[in-house]
Amino acid sequence: MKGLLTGLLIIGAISVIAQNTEPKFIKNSYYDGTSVLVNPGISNDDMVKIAAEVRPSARQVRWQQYGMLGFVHFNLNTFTGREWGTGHENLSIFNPAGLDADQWVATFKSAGIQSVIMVCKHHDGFCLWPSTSRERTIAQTPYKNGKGDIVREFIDACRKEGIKTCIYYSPWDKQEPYGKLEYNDLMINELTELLTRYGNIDLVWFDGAGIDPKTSGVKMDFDWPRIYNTIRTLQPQALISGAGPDIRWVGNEGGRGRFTEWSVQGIHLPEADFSGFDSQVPLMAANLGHIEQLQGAKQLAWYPARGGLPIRYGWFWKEGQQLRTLQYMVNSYFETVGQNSNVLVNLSPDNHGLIPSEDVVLMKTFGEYLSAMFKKNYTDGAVAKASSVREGGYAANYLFDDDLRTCWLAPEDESKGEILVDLYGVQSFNVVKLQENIVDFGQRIEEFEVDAWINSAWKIIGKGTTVGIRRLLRVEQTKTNKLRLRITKSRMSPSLATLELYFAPQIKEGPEITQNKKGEILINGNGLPIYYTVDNTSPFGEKAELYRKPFRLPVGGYVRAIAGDRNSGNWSSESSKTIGIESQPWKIKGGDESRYLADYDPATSTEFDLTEKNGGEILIELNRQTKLSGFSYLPPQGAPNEPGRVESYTFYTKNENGKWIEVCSGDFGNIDNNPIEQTVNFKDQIISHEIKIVINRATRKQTVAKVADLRLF
Ligand code: FUL
Repeated sequence: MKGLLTGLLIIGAISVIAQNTEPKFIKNSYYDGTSVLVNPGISNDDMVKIAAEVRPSARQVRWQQYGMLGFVHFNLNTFTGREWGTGHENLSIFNPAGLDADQWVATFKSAGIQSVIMVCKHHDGFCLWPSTSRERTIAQTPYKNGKGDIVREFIDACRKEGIKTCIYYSPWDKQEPYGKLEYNDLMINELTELLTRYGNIDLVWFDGAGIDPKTSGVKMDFDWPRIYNTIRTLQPQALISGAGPDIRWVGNEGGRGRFTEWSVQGIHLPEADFSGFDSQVPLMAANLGHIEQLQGAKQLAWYPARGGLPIRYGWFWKEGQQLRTLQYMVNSYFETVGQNSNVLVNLSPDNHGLIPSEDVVLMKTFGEYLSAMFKKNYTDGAVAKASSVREGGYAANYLFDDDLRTCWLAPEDESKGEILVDLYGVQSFNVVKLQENIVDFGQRIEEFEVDAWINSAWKIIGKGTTVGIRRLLRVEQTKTNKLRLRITKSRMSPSLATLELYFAPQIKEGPEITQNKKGEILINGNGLPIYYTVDNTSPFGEKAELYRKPFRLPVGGYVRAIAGDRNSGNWSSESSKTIGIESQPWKIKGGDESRYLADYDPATSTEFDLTEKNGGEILIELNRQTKLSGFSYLPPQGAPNEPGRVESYTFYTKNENGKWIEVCSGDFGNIDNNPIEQTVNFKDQIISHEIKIVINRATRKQTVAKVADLRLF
């Protein structure tokens, strides 16, 4: 009997069967939340019923409570300026003499981060620990004369500060024997090293990039059952993210989230097979998890989202790369952590092994911002009453007890509810925080509205959709002593565990620097006087000019600006922008609609048909001999799968004999997932009158390439 039971467990067939409409719970092999079988042809109403039965695993609840985590990208790419390495770099370039993992950890801590994921092996296959399974590891570099182990340095630094440690391991690998079955043995060996040498590992992160042969060019038959078993055996508590069963990618790499974010997802694999890899969840779909979108799935499982926010535009450090602004980071926090997702805030240590000082300042400022916002909860001392309550201890006052599992719950057959809150006196706030008791009741709320009692009447101050583990709804600044929360739509009867109110301080953003179609530079300081420089000196300094009207920089430059008042000393933060050489006088040939190629408008683009002879050529005649130190390419913006992004290019200049001379060539790694502007700096400055850029390849073997904007500088 025992043997039979174990057998049943292995094939994942435990089921609590009842009548047809009752949920049939199923057991997956590597995922241990509560999932439910979807009967073919199920009605939307029945789908609602079973969706309300899905529950997270204990690991997933732990994960969702983290909210914000850290991420650190540092390897050979830090020394080459690439986002994706080649696997052929000379290992002697890796010598971060000043590396200080304590400084990395202190920087994460200053932003309030308690758990960090370290990239131990990226797509290039280089191991930051001395692995016994391959040649290309830290042991072959000059770093500490081949005796270094940066995974250990980092984990030790985390442990000293009580920070949880997680590892990123790229399944895609540009080294031998990737593509052959024996790669599975190598992967098991390396994972075993990582999971047995360094104590407790909280999470294993499998990057999805390159697993698809369209990106990597190589088909690999991963032995996922063996891989997942290794993790579940060596570190049973560890979460598996990405190509794994516990956490899914939110669908972009720009720190954005969905306004409506469901943790209950439709899995298109049969009962036991959901392991996270090839779950066929359309990760980038806008309506992911909506009832109609769940139709056709074989089972419903708890599969929560995580976003990623590189605080520089790329993941790895690059000379001169711009930082995100504080406002961007705060918006990202609200869109992810505040919308039922987590976010990974990425730091990129530089080629000395240190987090650059401006990044340190930004993280500290971000941390201070969040602490200021969460310092005071304005529902302290409040009392609440619900329109109706399920029997059994679900009173509305549990919203204020800081416990996810004690909650208000609507009666069995009610999918709406109203909660009246008497605040402790008049309070002023602009953020409403809600949480559902996902542990016991899953995710149910679909729509809600918040009203405030103002001038003897109820006024709607905010509307939201999903809640899940967390909703941080920004509302106008409101002063009131009474609040009403109306849940207007829910998948079965809603639960609510938390209602808190906060005040998010206004951020004094730096002025906005833009370029119009004429190439003129405009600076907007929201009505305040603006001071700016164009030579990379500080806009607070003596040389800064007062901005009066749009201006031109025919040969380009670097604009830095602040807004505020010299007398009061009350300043905004600083903004900056690299300005390319003015494109107005250029003669551009190549592609369809070449007038869009350098029109300063990211929304329009020039298209190139790569199947045609010379179809990928861009020819630009400048109006005179010009000094050039690099160029930048802005790919079409939008979703990660947007077609037409350039993957590989060659840049030429015409010499005095009319011959094309190659200046440089290269590729843009990770441009599909993270379509940021790609900047290429030439090794040496050139002087040129005519240039040619050849688009060698678009991503995923597409035949069309697009250029939203091109800049020379
Ligand atoms: C992506 C990778 O390809 C990037 O290089 C980066 O590591 C990011 C976090 O995940 O899929």
